[in-house]
Amino acid sequence: MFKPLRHTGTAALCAALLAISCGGALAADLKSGLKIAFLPKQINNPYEVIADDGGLAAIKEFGGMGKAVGPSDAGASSQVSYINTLITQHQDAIVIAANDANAVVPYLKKAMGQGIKVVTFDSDTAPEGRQLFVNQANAEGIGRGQVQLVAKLMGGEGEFAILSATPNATNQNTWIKWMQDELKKPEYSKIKLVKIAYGNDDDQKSFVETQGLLQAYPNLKAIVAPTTVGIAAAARYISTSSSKGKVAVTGLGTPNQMRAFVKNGTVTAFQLWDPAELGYLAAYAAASLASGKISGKEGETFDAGKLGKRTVGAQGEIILGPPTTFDASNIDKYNF
Ligand code: RAM
Repeated sequence: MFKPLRHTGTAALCAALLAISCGGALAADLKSGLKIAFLPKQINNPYEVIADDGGLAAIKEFGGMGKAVGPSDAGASSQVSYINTLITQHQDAIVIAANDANAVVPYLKKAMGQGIKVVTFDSDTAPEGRQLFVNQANAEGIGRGQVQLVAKLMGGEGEFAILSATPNATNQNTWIKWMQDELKKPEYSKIKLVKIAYGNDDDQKSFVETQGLLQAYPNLKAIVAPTTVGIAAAARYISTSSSKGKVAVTGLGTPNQMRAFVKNGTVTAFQLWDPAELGYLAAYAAASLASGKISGKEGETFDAGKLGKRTVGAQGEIILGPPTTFDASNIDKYNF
């Protein structure tokens, strides 16, 4: 089977010299030569590429051997064969953005049973599937923040739809749950969520779903896509349609993918965090586990290189930080 692969440079020599040349005291605390594999939702999703590259940069920093492998689609079971291969390769840690909360759990349990450390990042599994979850931001904050933003863009009233990723994506589903909770507040009584559509983090499907939403709901005032693939596809569709300027597009996107749509007036504001920092933090968390520095218990702390000291929260969750809102005033300050 064809398995796309991205590698860091070999860092063995660096590992041997790490206290002198590769980052000093912190790196010296971690085992050298750790084999750490990133397994994103999809290998070619631009968001996941940035996150994986952040992880690979961290692995290089502490003298490990990193790689990123993964499927080209975000289907529930698409990662299973990759996990099995990583087990036979005796990786020290697997860092996975899970496409389904449960489908991968038996395989990740098998990995952990063989001493491989498992860290989820971006999209979690059920807690028994991993030792740590590195979350981009507080899920409740992301969900409520998305509603607060769209309500502002809609002028406090009207119909909106959500264009999500896959129906089984743990991260999007958790954010949507918090969005629905936020919508119960009296200040949103004039706002109606009319539909949750799924573009499966596939550009073409997301594009067609956008078209379908506009046709089915002629009074639609906004589309919220809490996925970088979905928001870019929705903005592209709307930018050349008669809905431009009438239907707001917002959600979670990368500044580089959204810049043109902000500049041409299709998009006013959207949110995200730095995916590279997410990958970087996940790599340090995985290496800290694999070095025996932490075990995943609440309250444990570890050093995360340039991100400083981090703490393991309840249920093994580690949070990167709050999202940023991007608009015409600040988008050019960001390059990812
Ligand atoms: C897409 C993926 C990813 C999510 C971002 C915001 O790239 O669904 O999991 O975190 O959007």
